[in-house]
Amino acid sequence: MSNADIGLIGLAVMGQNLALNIADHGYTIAVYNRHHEKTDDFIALCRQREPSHERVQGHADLAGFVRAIKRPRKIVLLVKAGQPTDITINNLVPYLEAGDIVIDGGNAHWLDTIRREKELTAKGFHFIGSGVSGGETGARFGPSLMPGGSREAWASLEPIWRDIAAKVDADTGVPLPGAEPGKPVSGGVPCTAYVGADGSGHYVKMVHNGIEYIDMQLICEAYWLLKQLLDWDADAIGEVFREWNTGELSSYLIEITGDILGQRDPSGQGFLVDHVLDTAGQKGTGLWTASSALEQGVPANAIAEAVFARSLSALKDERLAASALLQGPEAASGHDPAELIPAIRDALYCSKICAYAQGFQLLAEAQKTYGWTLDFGTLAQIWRGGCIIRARFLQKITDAYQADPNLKNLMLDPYFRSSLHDGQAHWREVVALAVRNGIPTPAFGSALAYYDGYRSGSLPANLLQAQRDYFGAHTYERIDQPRGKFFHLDWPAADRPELPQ
Ligand code: NBP
Repeated sequence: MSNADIGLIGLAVMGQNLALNIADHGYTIAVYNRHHEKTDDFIALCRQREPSHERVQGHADLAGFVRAIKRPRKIVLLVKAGQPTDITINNLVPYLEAGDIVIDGGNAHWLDTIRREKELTAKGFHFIGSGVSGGETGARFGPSLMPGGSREAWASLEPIWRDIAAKVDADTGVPLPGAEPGKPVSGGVPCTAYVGADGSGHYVKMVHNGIEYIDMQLICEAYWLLKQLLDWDADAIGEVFREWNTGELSSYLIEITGDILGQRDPSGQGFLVDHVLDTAGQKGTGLWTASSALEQGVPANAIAEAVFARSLSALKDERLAASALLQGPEAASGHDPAELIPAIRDALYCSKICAYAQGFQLLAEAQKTYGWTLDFGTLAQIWRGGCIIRARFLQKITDAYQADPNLKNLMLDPYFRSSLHDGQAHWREVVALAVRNGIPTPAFGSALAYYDGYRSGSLPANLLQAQRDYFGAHTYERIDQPRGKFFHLDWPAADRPELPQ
């Protein structure tokens, strides 16, 4: 009998939690996993402890799973991104019927999503690529959901996606707390909205992850400066973050940083963070964001720096060896906390504005490249809850794009402009202090270079273009001639350097 409202394939961390979230909202859900032992274990666990367990149906075979879902079927995939997703779709297709909707909730590359949408549409099915943010807890109690695909398919999925998404207060934009197993949050504004066609949802999720990389890196640089320049213990620095979390910087990442820094080590000696090895991993969405920025010529240098910072951190053995060979200034502690802390706070806030400006510039370019129509104010709105980058600050971004939907760059919005003007003296001091003390702050520094570059009516690219014309006849435009009119100088041969033989 077909009585399931929706189906889900892939019962690892994300799939299990999203299935329970869906069941908690009153939907009957059929679930399937490649290795059916995982399905059996999950169903057994649900029976033991999940209030909504009667609405979760486990299936050992794919045909039975598909038959159990009401038509037009909605089938969510939460399997490993890449080839496993293609394999899963190929196995599923023979059982689908016209109008069925496949929803990929994995972290797919947007070009794969564009391809899959085309292939499934040609076969008479629908395909939605939906970003799902917020990790395990988000999936269980309310993620931020970023769906891309046909509007027709979205209309069918929308009620479920709105029900299971994180909710924020309609007036303040602050996430509504308090969901428990079997007791979802009621009311509030859901953190989901139609993003656009084909791969747009996954692209937006990827840029969200790229912003997450830089947000985290900026916080790490602030922590490192406080540690090096004040020589305080982790909990004292945690107190600074707890204080920052009451103001403009208020966000999930600042909040958890305060918690992390206050956590004592289970060994009983000092704080946990001081025992964690300083090498950071990555799964690839930051790299995709940076490489998409490079491909499209968008100057998202701070986002790219955040990816490189992780790569540099991974060179632990090389860094240890180099630390005995390469000299630099020793960081001097003993700075006045009353001056240093507000300065670092401003440097963090200004850099964060630049990082988001870069993320939104990337989205603006991508929509031209891929033919999407993105609503930036809405995107900031659906990131206010359920995802790692949720922050009070996002409401300001929504306000900025609502005031001017054609805003060229977030930094030009009056609120952000005045924040940058107010904070820049401190920001410059902090970057200079870091340089003088030999403390690496690539994200603070690159964000500041972006700000200074973007506000420069003139840059030394005049010389660069002349160099290109000199050695490669690449031509140049002149400031005293209309744009688009190109010149080439037959540079005096006598002045040319000898070419290597
Ligand atoms: P994983 O990314 O670890 O994937 C495990 C699932 O993929 C299992 O159900 C596994 O089945 C299935 N699978 C694999 Br692996 N190869 C398969 C194949 N060839 N055919 C069919 N199924 C296959 O799980 P996850 O961490 O829950 O993430 C699920 C998706 O959500 C991923 O795309 C991930 O990038 C994305 N995501 C994850 C997070 C997070 O915080 N973890 C956050 C946001 C998005 P098996 O049990 O039979 O091996």
